[in-house]
Amino acid sequence: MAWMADNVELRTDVRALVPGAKSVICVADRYDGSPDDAPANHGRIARYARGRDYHKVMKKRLHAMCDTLAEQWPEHTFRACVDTAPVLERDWAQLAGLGSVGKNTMLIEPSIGSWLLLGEIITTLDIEASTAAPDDPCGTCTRCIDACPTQAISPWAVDATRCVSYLTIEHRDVVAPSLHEGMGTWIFGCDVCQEVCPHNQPTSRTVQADRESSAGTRSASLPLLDVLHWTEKDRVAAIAGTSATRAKLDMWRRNAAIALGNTPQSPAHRKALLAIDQDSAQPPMVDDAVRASLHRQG
Ligand code: B12
Ligand code: SF4
Ligand code: SF4
Repeated sequence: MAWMADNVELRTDVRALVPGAKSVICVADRYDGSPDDAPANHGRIARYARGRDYHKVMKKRLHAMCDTLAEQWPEHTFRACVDTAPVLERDWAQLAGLGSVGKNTMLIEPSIGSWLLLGEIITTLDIEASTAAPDDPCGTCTRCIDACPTQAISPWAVDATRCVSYLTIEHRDVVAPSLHEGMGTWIFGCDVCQEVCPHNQPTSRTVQADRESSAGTRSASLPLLDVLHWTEKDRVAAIAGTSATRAKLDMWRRNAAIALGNTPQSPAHRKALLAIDQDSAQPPMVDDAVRASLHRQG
């Protein structure tokens, strides 16, 4: 994530992004946070990435909103962002009163929790500000810190280099073997620090919202042996149209190999891992993960 170090001035002042910006309109879209687990021998996909790509779903709606606003205020600029611009989205959302940042660094809306994706419209229009949400939705709770499988969370900060979300989605290299066990069967993202959060326990309001999630659900999990043997064509067929396309083929195969090392041993798994181990043409990140999984399984 070297790009995080770029554009610091844009990240800290939206006026560098949209000259003359006076206001930020913040939106949050809730996705399905229903409790679930993967079937045996499957790898899990984080909930936010299971449906249609939220960048597209939310951007389309925000662009429509920008067009409507521009009709009324043609002299003003309206720029839509969803996760793509260098903007501190959670800070803005908290300042806009949408919710408060918890110890796991997620923005939590007090009555519906943190299964939310954030977006903004940055504008030169001067809009009266809403009241910022209060700090600290957590009190003495430490559930997310205790449950994080790689000990990535210290209050209000996530060490991305340990976070399973980073390791499975962003890290394009060999994963340090000391982190493999903590990755469990997650093959794209991780939801543990949200699953355990008291703000995310199902209520009648959230169960209703789950049914109405705008992006829908495609794959919540995938068979690990299939992913281990994927070609580029298989990858596209399985996840096209979702934000899970961010991880490249070798990363998916690496993640599946690591997850196989964390599932109960079976002759089929062992055979598949050994076959890859003996194939000298495998990319290092896959080869390394396969060897570590065979080692972990004795
Ligand atoms: C880089 C990034 C990551 C990285 C690093 C995460 C991180 N903690 O920084 C990785 C790959 C690990 C990641 C993982 C995930 N991400 Co992400 N990610 C981003 C991205 C692109 C930038 C975040 C950023 O700027 N981080 C840098 C630090 C400085 O910012 P920050 O963590 O937001 O820190 C602020 C607060 O923590 C607060 N703060 C810090 N200390 C304190 C102390 C107190 C007392 C208080 C009150 C506040 C506070 O101030 C900080 C500075 O503004 C944003 C999109 C965006 N443009 O904002 C999405 C975003 C944060 N991610 C999102 C999601 C959904 C996830 C995952 C849940 C995906 C998944 N299921 O696998 C995980 C969650 C992991 C976690 N617990 O954070 C959503 C979060 C929605 C929400 N409800 O909050 C965002 C906003 C994308 C979006 N448009 O919806 N992500
Ligand atoms: S997403 Fe997973 S690994 Fe990352 S901080 Fe949350 S629980 Fe820890
Ligand atoms: S699990 Fe507890 S400490 Fe973590 S974000 Fe939720 S309320 Fe805060």
